Amino acid sequence: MRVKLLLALLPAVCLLGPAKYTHAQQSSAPPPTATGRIAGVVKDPLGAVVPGAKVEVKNLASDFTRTATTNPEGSFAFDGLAVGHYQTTIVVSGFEIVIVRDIAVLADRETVLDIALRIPPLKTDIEVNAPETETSAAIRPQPDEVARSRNTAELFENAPGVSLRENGQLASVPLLHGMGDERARLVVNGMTVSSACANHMNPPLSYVAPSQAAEIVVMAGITPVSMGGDSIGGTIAVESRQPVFAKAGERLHQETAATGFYRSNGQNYGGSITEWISGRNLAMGYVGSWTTNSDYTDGSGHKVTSTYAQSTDHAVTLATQGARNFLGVEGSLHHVPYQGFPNAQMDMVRNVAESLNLHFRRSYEGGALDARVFWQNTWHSMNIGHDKSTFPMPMNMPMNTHGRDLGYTVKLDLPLSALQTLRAGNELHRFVLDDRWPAVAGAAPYMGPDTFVSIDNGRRLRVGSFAELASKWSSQWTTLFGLRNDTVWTNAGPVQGYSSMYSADAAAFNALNRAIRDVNFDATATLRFEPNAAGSYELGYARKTR
Ligand SMILES: [Cu+2]
Repeated sequence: MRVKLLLALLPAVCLLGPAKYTHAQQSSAPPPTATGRIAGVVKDPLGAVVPGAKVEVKNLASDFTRTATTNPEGSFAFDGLAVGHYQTTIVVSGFEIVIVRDIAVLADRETVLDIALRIPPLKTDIEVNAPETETSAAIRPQPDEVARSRNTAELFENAPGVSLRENGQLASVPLLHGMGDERARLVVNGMTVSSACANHMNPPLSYVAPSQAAEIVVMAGITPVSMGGDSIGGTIAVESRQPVFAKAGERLHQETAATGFYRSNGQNYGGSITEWISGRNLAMGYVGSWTTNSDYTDGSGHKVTSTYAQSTDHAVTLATQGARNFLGVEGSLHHVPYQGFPNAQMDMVRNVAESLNLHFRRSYEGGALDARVFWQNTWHSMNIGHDKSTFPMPMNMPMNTHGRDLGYTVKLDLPLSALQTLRAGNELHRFVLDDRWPAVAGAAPYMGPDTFVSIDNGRRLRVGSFAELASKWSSQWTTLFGLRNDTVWTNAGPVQGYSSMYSADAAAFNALNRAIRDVNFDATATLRFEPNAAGSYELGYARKTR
């Protein structure tokens, strides 16, 4: 399938207007001891008053300061301020700091400040090992968001261009401008991960626990070729927390974090543990999480069947660093013993995914070499869950799949000048999938006596290469040009039906030439304008292929 995306104009972030302030009318020259008052109300972006906000006033001439906290009505007042010019600072956790400069305080007058708090812009300072991109800001989920989210996709469902298709509790499928599943490329810690569910009920993102997602970059529009390829919807890149090393002067760094939650509806509870023990050059980390829930109850008090789920995740990281080098290996294990699907006559009865990811990075003046080798193995079983109405369907319909991802990536960042960076890379990804449905006793010839071989040794090998030129012309204007090639080889073994009644269909498929090669080319050209911290605009052209 080939699709061209033309002229995607993406206003990225738009914030509310600045804090407004008004002050009273002029008065005649004040006597030497004259005083006035500053008072006001602090409101959040929705207009609700904010109690407990820290407010400080500072006299610009004398640096004399006073502080106060807003009352339950969100208001504050400073009486008896010497006449003059003041600066007011309002600090509320979770919002941008508001500074109102040069407020005139006049004798026997009240200066009124109406403070509208703003949500801080999405952070754009990409960390050293995180995916690098000119087009998107990173989302860093907070612990309360992690505890609230049933699955990792919910952590970024409010990002521009994203919507979720709800499946099982752990398996929301992210759609980028309506394109999901294999149209949206998923990169987890630099690994390309495929769905091992032949029915595509479970997105590969469901193998990543919310507690392991430290940073998420969603590219729903023009994806740079260095982050794209093999997808027409865009790319979702999830990074777990970077290894923590002891700082200078610290002999041993140790940190422990634990979270837990309970939600009465559906008896949903779970938690996570994070542990790091590190020296200056060696770091060991562990993240584990567990969550379970039974069926939830809707607003009318009815139980919604097949909404139960349980999940366990472990990830272990071992890393070492030198002055310019970093080498890390992460192993993870994801286990779902059961997960109901309220929207399908099929449930997940087991999913075990294990992965290994080796990462090397070497940085030099302004540039870096980044290389990874990765492997993931997923055993996935579906069947009709115990609470499904089975008439006239059979009681049992096992479907077992086995998926394997194997690949490498090599990326080079080469600064050409103070303004321009050239990125080049090469990657390989191999995915193998088997899908077999065991015979059901007594159900021949429809579902027996043989095993239904739906996919036998289905394999897909992709080798991709790209080059990309990023130019920062000023603090406001950036251009990005990229080209990439992906060559894809696909093949599969012969299929087989449950019985001879499927023989004609199987024979027709088996007679086809199943070895196929595709040579695909992608291109992007993007112009980005960031007039201020509150907004950014992109105009671009992309040719994408899947
Ligand atoms: Cu499945």
